[in-house]
Amino acid sequence: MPYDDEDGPNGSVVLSDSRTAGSHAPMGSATGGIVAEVRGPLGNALKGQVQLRHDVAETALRGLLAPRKTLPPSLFYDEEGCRLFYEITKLPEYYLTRTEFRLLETIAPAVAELLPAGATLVEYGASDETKAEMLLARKASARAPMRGSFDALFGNTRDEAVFQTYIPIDVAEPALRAMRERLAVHRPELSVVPVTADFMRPVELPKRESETAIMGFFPGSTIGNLEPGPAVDFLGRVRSTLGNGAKFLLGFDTCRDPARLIRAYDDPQGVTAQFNRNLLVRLNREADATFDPETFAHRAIWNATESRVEMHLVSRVGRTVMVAGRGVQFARDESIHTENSYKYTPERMRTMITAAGWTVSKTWSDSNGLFALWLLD
Ligand code: AVI
Repeated sequence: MPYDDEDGPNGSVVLSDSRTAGSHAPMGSATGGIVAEVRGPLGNALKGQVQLRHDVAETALRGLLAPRKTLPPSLFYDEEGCRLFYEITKLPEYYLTRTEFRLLETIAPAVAELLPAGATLVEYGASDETKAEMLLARKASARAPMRGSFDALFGNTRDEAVFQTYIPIDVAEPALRAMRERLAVHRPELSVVPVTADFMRPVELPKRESETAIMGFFPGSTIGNLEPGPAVDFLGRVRSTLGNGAKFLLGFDTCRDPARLIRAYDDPQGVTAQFNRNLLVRLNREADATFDPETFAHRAIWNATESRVEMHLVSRVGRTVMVAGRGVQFARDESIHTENSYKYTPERMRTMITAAGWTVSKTWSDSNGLFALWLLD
């Protein structure tokens, strides 16, 4: 079946909804040489330009002077990188965003059923509210288990939103501010309390007056851009931040079909190639580098052993490139490893989740087994 025909706009998403996950199958910390961090379009503008240039140059040199050259994916997300990533999410070949979106649309009522009115939603890496909207729009059901409440006892149905508070966490303060302004218009009853923070470090949540429940949300398969060890650490940190009794809705990519993956990460339009090369454009601008981006080939590789798509920039010629006053030697065909995007089997994801102290409570996936949304307790 062609990739762009399935799950068509009006097509149904056949869900596999199971309590036993095994039954089916967009930071700043080092993740094994690859740094995973999603920065919004304007987030870096918060830092002083001098500090910013220094950070970028230092980070880039650390990776480029290593025996196997790497650049952290955090560097993708300057303003142009964010724009290109947005273009990627609209490509027919990039199945992740639309598959997750449809899945989320379908499962949102079931998720809402499990929460009482007056809950808090905490989104990690929230550069916009599009996905959270699916959850924020839900009204509370009387069946939601709010212990001891009058409604739970007497079964009243209320016209109250499930979530009374939304805490989007991102490094991009302007994006968070814009989101709060939009939501103030569309959802005036919702309390929006953005937190500007790098979620790869411990995050302190703002004090809340009262809340009936709390749920974390990490969509987009951003977890796939973390190395497995740091991903477990991240899940553990989220658990301690949200506290006992919290829920966590996690979205991750489960596709392991090499042909489909390569199309998604090396699209014929060349948008992903441009996204990848934009790293070098950024280094020329912000780290006084002398890259000729067009002479670096974009490569997407399926690494079956590690179960990840790797992105590389391969130098077509031998040369020396200057970066922040240092010479960086490239042999012909030498690569800079720019991103890992892990694709998880349910078994491996369950192991990671369990290691982080969570329990898998509900699992959903699309009919083609491309993407999963799991609810953790
Ligand atoms: C943000 N992240 C989940 C994307 C991914 O699929 O790993 C980034 C991306 N890289 C290339 N295309 C999209």
